[in-house]
Amino acid sequence: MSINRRLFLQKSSLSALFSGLLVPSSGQLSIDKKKKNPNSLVGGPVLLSTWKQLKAHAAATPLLDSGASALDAVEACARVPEADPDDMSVGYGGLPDRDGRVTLDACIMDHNGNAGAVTYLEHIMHPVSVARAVMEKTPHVMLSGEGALRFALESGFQKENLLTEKAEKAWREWLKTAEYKPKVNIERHDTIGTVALDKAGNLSGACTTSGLSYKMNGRVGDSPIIGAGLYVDNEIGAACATGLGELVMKTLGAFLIVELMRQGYSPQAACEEAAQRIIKKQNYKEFQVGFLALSKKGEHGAYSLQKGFNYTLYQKSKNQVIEASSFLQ
Ligand code: SD4
Repeated sequence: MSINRRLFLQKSSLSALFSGLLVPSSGQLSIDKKKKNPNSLVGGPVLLSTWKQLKAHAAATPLLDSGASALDAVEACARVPEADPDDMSVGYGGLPDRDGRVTLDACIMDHNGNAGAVTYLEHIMHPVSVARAVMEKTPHVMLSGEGALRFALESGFQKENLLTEKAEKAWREWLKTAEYKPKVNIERHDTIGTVALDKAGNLSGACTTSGLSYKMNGRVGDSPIIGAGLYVDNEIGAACATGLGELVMKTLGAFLIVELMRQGYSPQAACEEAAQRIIKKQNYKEFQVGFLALSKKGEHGAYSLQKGFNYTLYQKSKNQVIEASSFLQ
């Protein structure tokens, strides 16, 4: 075993996560399938995004109002935090992995069930747009690492240095202890998952992130995984996730939420049930996961494992941050 790996296992609280600790069944709730989110309304257009994304919504919601597709809206929305050097969990300015490399994950899905994704993409500021190009211009769904970068450059994207001075300074500070311990709501939670319902009644979604800060080199999270960080089924609804990707990937959270909605769960109940799936098998107490769901009718749901999850909703011509998302513990 290499020294780095040994160090990681010694220092990481993730080793507890992977040890399969069970949560007592008393922690599980039975859910009213019709449960409503108090902020949920009916009717589009709607844009729904993880965390405080008023700037991103300001760029994207005029598109929805002018009749643009949900696909164009979610891409425009995701591009805002990607280009923002102060958003340290997405794109430019994102915190690097433990080797000092900014590696990005993103995906996008449209109302026809088409999907595109990139993982471990370096040097490109807008992975969501590369994901869209993968969807529209290649026979594949996902490109990774070197191949994703080569495709991006061939498609006309610029190669850039994404490690800002601020992010590099934070990484160098982290190196002093090199202790890897994801913290609830402190894990630079501005990763954006965004889902939209357009004027034509179509749904799309996107998700983009620099992943967990100081992750192992090569680590890929839930955000670019279709069905985990994002899922869209234009007949039913759309869902996205944020938080500790390892928990979301093992339960395929976004796909699960959409399938529960297909079975008659409200968006709110579906998010709560997806959280229950996580706590059944995983040690969740120290970690955050937040889910958002949007139905074909424009109703939404939101739920997280821990206090502190918030989200941004555009509906009835109004953008607002909803602070008081309900949570499990
Ligand atoms: C990941 N889900 O890479 C992402 C991180 C995230 O807010 O959402 N942070 O696991």
